[in-house]
Amino acid sequence: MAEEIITIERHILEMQRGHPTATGVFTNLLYDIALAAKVIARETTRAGLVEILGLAGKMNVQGEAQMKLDVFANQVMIRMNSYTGRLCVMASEEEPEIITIPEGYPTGPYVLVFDPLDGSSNIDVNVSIGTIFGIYRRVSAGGPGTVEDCLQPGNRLVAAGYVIYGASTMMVYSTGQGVHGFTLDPGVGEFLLSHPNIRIPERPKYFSTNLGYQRYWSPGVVEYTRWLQGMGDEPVSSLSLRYIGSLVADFHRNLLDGGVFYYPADTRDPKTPHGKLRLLYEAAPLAFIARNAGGYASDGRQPIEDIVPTSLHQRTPLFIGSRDLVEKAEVFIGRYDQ
Ligand code: P6P
Repeated sequence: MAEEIITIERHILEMQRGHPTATGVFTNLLYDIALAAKVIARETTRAGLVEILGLAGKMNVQGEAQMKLDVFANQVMIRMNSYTGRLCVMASEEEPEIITIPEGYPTGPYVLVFDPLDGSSNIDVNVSIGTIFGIYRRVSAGGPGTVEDCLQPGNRLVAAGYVIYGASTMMVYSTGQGVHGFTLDPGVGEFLLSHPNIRIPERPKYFSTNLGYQRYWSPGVVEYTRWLQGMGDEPVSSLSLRYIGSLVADFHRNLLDGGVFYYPADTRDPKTPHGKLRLLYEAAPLAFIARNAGGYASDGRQPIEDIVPTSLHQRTPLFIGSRDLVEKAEVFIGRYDQ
């Protein structure tokens, strides 16, 4: 019996049927993001061919040299979502301030936060990169959205997802009713359901972290890392180390195969005492996905989804993946760190 062919559009529509009061705005917003992903996927695939590589000569708000592809991805996400009347405000890793809806265009009930192309430093070496997004309902009364609409904790997300541009392009999303993966068929330009109801496997296979920075970690994280390698007093089942240095790729592997990814706080750079990754548009959306797949995400002491952001680009330590491995990180940090 041939597998049923389900496009992401049909899947989103069927998910909406679970919400009789749905007006279709939310459904159409997810469609728009899937379309933006197809446009970005086309460019990332051609990146090496159309000389789009190389620095755009601009610096982004993070003070990092911007690759042209992340400028392009940022523009696609903004242009795809500015005129539809579904959003009241957006926030992007590439923009210092909130992105308001242009004058003369309607505002809607939702808020979109995103990292348009995470891991863009990996483009030149053909390592998988990704787009991460989260969707909130607005909290402000009406009119143009505000920064408060963006500064919501992950436990207020109504949907989240990511796109991984790799050997194949996949889009993974959740609206709180399971986590579902779609693979892009570039021939027809459709995301087809390939991974229904993703659940993180009970038995983990990997741990993912940059051991090159171990000397900058707290004692609790160092002991946790020893435990993961079976060198502690209570050895864990043997795990392999896999780390590609691209958050979406590292997260995706642990989601499908079981494992833990962590980017802890480190003392290397006084500017980033809380680690490198961003709370609003990296850690929180992936935490939503992990929890809906049976996993968990923590900053080492509390659930990522409980942290209320105080600024758009604030960073957080991140431990994410198989629940028992992440909870163990909290145990070691609680035991060894003040
Ligand atoms: P490091 C990519 O630059 C990124 O923002 C994430 O995608 C990735 O997880 C992390 O940084 C890798 O950082 O310090 O290990 O190179």
